[in-house]
Amino acid sequence: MVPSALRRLPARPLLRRALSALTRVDPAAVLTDADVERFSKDGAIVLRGVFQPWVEHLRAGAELNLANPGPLCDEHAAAQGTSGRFHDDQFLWRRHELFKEFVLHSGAGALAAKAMGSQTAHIFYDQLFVKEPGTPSPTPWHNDTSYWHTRGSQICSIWIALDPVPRERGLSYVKGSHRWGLVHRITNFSGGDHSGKNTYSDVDPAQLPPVPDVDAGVASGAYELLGWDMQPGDLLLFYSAMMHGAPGNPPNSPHRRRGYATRWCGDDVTFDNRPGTMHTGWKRAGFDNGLAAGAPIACELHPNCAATA
Ligand SMILES: O=C(O)CCC(=O)C(=O)O
Repeated sequence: MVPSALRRLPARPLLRRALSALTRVDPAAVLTDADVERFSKDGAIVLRGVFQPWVEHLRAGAELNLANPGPLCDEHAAAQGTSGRFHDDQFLWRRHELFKEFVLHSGAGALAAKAMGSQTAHIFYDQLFVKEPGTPSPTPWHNDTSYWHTRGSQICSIWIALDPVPRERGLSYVKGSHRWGLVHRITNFSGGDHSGKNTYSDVDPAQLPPVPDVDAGVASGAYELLGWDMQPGDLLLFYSAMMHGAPGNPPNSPHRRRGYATRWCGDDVTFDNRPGTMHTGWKRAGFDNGLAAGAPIACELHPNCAATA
């Protein structure tokens, strides 16, 4: 049976026209100087309703991807042998016209650039997370910097809620952790050091510090958590160095938990060719940036979207 969201998805030329009619987000209208200051100080903020007009389209795209995942897709609950579904896929914008429109023309890049004080916002990749009700799999505490083959401070994500997400089921952040300068030992969200597609085993984990015990830090008062109730179209803006995690989606949840994230690199970001990052799996799946170690991140795989009309 065709999901109703797909039945609502227009054919390709119509889709283009429908999407280009959506207003491009104007950062000056949705991000105040006070927001930028708080983003710099705390490392994560919420903005309300910014991509509300996109929600139905992004939901339809999510259904397409759930039915036809890409080469880097992980199904974490299945890999862990636990119930429910925790779908995690990357580079949707390279395979689906809808997500390409969003990345290139929604204004998300311009928003990220303004937030980071950067002239440019290069799309690093996009990612879909779906936790169906009855999925106990948590999103483990981590920072994204540890997974990514990037160096620099102007690296952030925009995570858009496609369903209502109460704070207790959403992402939480350790306030100010973007200033820790931490590159930690990493695991695939399925639990091991690789998933077959996303491999991190090309580095000796003993060389890296473990993820700090966030729950103990919160209990002792050393860490303060940030988190928000979200409605569809609200977004989380956070630096890649922010320590974050989320619980599962329990069986009694009235909502799915679909989130669409875009990852953005600013002016100071270069390619860090160190082992143990996502670069290994990406290359294998055909997402090689072709850059020399230390080169600016600008390339065909990571175009600048800060000013795309
Ligand atoms: O949505 C999730 O559970 C994971 C999100 C996440 O870790 C991220 O966007 O960096």
